[in-house]
This record gives sequence, structure tokens and C-alpha cells, in this order.
Amino acid sequence: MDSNDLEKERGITIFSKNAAVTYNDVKINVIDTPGHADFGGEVERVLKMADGVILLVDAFEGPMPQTRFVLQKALQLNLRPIVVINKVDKPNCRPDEVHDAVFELFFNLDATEEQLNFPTYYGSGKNGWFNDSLTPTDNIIPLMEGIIKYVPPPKTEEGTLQMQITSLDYSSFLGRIAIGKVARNTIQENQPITLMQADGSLKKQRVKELYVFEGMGKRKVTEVHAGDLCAVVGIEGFNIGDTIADFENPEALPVIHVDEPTMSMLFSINNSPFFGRDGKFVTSRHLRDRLMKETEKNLALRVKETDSADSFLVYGRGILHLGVLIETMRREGYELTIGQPQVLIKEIDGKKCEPYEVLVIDVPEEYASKAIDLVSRRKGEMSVMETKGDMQHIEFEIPSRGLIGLRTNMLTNTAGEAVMAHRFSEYKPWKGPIPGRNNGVLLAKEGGSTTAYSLDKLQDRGFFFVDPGEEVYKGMVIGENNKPGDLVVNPNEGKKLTNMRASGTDGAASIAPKRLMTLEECMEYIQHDECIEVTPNFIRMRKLILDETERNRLAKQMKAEAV
Ligand SMILES: Nc1nc2c(ncn2[C@@H]2O[C@H](COP(=O)(O)OP(=O)(O)OP(=O)(O)O)[C@@H](O)[C@H]2O)c(=O)[nH]1
Ligand SMILES: [Mg+2]
Repeated sequence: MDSNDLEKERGITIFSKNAAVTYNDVKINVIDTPGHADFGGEVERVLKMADGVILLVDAFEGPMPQTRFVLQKALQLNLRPIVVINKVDKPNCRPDEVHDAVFELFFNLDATEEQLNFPTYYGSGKNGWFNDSLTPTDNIIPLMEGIIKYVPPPKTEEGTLQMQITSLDYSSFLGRIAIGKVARNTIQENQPITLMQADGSLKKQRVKELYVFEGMGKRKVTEVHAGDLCAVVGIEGFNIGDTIADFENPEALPVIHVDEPTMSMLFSINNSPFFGRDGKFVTSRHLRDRLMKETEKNLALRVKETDSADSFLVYGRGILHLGVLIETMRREGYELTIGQPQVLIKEIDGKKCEPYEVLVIDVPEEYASKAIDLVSRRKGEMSVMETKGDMQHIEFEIPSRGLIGLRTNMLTNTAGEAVMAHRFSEYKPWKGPIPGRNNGVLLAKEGGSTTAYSLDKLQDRGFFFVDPGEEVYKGMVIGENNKPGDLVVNPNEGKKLTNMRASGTDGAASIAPKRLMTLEECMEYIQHDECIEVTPNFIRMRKLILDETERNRLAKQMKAEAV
């Protein structure tokens, strides 16, 4: 069901989606949710529409840290999960061990007796079968029967109309569409209703059109009864969490609470020398409107104005959550500058506190000590270490700050073998300074086009984020220095044009290709005096202050002030 470009590209679900099937005269609405903890906000609210959950686990990997997060949300809502262990076609899969691990997870999450007694199905989505045992079949009928058997019919109550808006859809044709589950009574085409908002305000409006989900699409209907999910057209100015209620006697459903953001980043207009070259939307007005629009549907996101009209503080649930927003904006034609991600500090009982996360690393035996060392240097404390086959499974508790930039470091130090996952646990006292990036960067001295000749000469200084022939500007990060400390270099030197061609190509052949950095990698890479220029076609890292003299002067001044 992943249909969005970003989802297809990354192979993960970001937005939840609806589908529906009818099996043996029973209508089953299916909601696909994202699995990653950064999108927990999305999961939390759509779970409100569910009467049951299917927890899908990989028969090889077993439950991941993010599984814990979404499962916890489902258990808290008193839903009774059906466990499906998928991918038993994989060689070396270990469905029985995975089943035990899932049980342990349920237990650790304080599942009730009934929840602990979960039914389990095994199978392979790829090969098109699911069964209540490991015996392969050629269909998913056992699972369909299981859903009918274990998922209770929707709980509905007596009373006037209530429907909470838990998600929304856009159509250029119909405008904003409200999606939710009818909790009480029926909703009808052309029915006058009261929209009840979180701030207590009431708006009298009228339903225009109604749709229910069918297959992968929607079907227009004249009325929807309690228990079914539907899409309502014609409601204006609604927010997620609002209740569509009776016209005369409106009663609101409880407000939806979503976990607080843990991270913030400064979003500003692009103020690099390349401003406006690539994007369609580049002004602070564009940026502001786009961010505000996002908060209407992205519940876990907050946007705050700053002293500057050109900058906004954007709060989110993690690097991926914010990264997806930036990536989406880029595709829509926006240009912007992104600052270093900051974790949100809170004062609790008079103490400075910061977010902590549980970090899980699976790594081959020979790299285990290296991995532990890296995490310890970032103030992580080991809580679990066990052998799983030829892998070491290590769990840590670490301040979220320590995670920023850890992934790249971990991969280089474990020959790319480490598998890392993490999730937010709680706020705890500030753990003191954590060392930042070890190495300095290579900075372009002047603007211009990089040459093979220059890059070749500079190769022993470090590696590059640019290839020969790329346009750079003064103060742009073009590579990583082998050593600590930044180095300003000239990447644009040309040999005399006459012999440029011949030697240019020779040089190019021996220059290591540039290190390609994804947006998220850049977000983890930059330090406090750096930022990222994001445009539809380019991601460039740069110094906040492009001029070297100015930068040094300010750094000195800051040092003096700190003393
Ligand atoms: N071998 C095997 N691979 C499968 C099977 N089912 C899915 N996959 C693969 O697993 C990968 C992940 O599948 P998704 O459906 O995106 O997984 P997901 O659980 O929805 O992931 P999120 O939405 O990000 O939480 C894809 O590459 C699938 O092709 C299966 O039965 N066997
Ligand atoms: Mg998915």
C-alpha cells in the first residue's frame, strides 16, 4: 500500500493508509501503519480507529525496538493483538525463537493475561500464504478466519452522532477530506453537524459527501453506520482530533494525546550564494505557509516562530520524522537551510533533563568491543549483552544527543556490519558534554567549479563530498579532513586550459568518487557552526558563516565570552 514517492524510495511506510475487504459477509477495514518509532504520532492516532491489531514480525529479525513502541500503544488501548510471523520463506529464519521473543516483549510491556494469550500465524506474504502452523498452504484463509474469530466487532454506543477525525486526505477536486470511525449513530449525506474542536469551539456545518473504504479505493455512499470507517467531504477548517457531532446535542470525544517532540531544528530560507537557482518556493512567506500547513496533519510536529522572520524552529520526534518533512518539501520545489538537530531539554523537579533512548546493536563478535567503546564515549551505558548465533546483541541506554552522528561512525568502525535501532525511553538528568565529530572538514576557499587537478592534489587531505566539475561556493563543506580541525582549501585550481583536457581526465580516473551523503546523514554529520542547504536537486553542507576571517573572529569572541 506504500504509494508515496518517498515511501517507495525508502521502502518504509510513512503515512497510514486504509483499505477494506469483505470476507464471508463481514466487512474488514484494514489500516496499514508505519512501523518506525519516529512516526509514532501517526500510529497513535490511527489506532483509535482499530478494534484489533495484527502485529507483523519478521521470522528472521524478530521484534525490533520500534516494534516495542507500536505494540505498547496498541496494548495500552486494550486491543488484543494477533501475531503474524512473516517471511518464513527466508533461509535461516527462526520462527519459534521469534515467537518466544514476541511473548517476552508482550510480557515486558505488561500485557494482560488475555493479551499474552495471543494467537500466532506463520507464513510468507511473498509466497501468498498464512497458516496457524508452520505448514505451508496456498492461501491466507486461515488468517482471514483468525481475524473474524479474534477481532471483536466494533464497540458502538447509544446516543447522538459522534465521529472523531483521526486522519485526513487531500483531493484537488474535493479539498480536505476528514477520515475517522463513526463511534455512535449514523452520519448522512447533507446532514447538518457540529464540528467540535480541541479548543472548545463549535462550528455548525453540513456534510457534503460520504465515502467508505472498499478494496484499495473508496466508494460513495449516502450514510455510514457506527463502527465503520469513512471519509467525509465538505467539512471546513477541521483539525485532526476534532469530533463531528450532532447538530443539536453535540458531545465531544476525548482529545487525542500524542507523545511530545524530542528534537528541534532551525528551518530558514536558503541564504547561500546559490539562493533561488534551483527551487520554486524560496521566500520566508513560502516557508512559513508550508510549515503551518504541515502542522495541520502532522500531529507530532510543532512549529515556533523565532526573532527572525526568516527562521522557524521545528520540533519533531526524531531525525527521520524531520528528514521526511524536509525531503517532501524538497520534492515540492522548496529551498531551505537546516540547522544542526538539537534535543529538547526539559526542567524536571528543578533538574536539567534530556531525552534518553534504548539503543540496540547487533554486530559480529569481532566488532563487539569496538561498538561498545564507540557508544560508551557518547555516554551510552550497556544494559544487555547476549550472543545470538554468530552475532552479539547489545543494548544500551544513551542520551539522544549521543545518537546523533553515531550511525556513520558505527558503520565505518564495524565494516558496515552493525545493525542499529533505537527508540525514545524517557527524560533523565543531563549526562554532561558529549564529544562531537572527530574530524574537521575541508572547506572551499572560493566559489567556482571544482577541477580534477585540484581534487587530485588534495586527495591525501581527506575525502570529498563533491566530484570534479561541481559548482561550489566559499565556505561550503566539500570534504572531510583526515584530522581534527577545519581546513580551507582551493578545489578550483585549473591547469592551463590547453593541457587541461588530457591531464584532467587522467586525474579524474584516479580520484576516489565523492562520498554521497543522504539528507539524514548530513543532519547527523553537521556541527553547531554548520548547516545544510537543501534544494530540489542538491544537498550541500556549509558553514553558517561563509567567510573565514569573519568565522574565526566570531569563534574567538564566543570563546572569550565562555571564559
Ligand atoms: N522473503 C520475504 N520478504 C518479504 C516478505 N514479505 C515482505 N517481504 C519484503 O520485506 C520488505 C519490507 O516489506 P514492507 O511491506 O515494506 O514492510 P513493513 O513492515 O510494512 O515496513 P514499515 O512499513 O516500514 O514498518 C520488502 O522488501 C518486502 O519485499 C516475505 O514473505 N518473504
Ligand atoms: Mg509498511
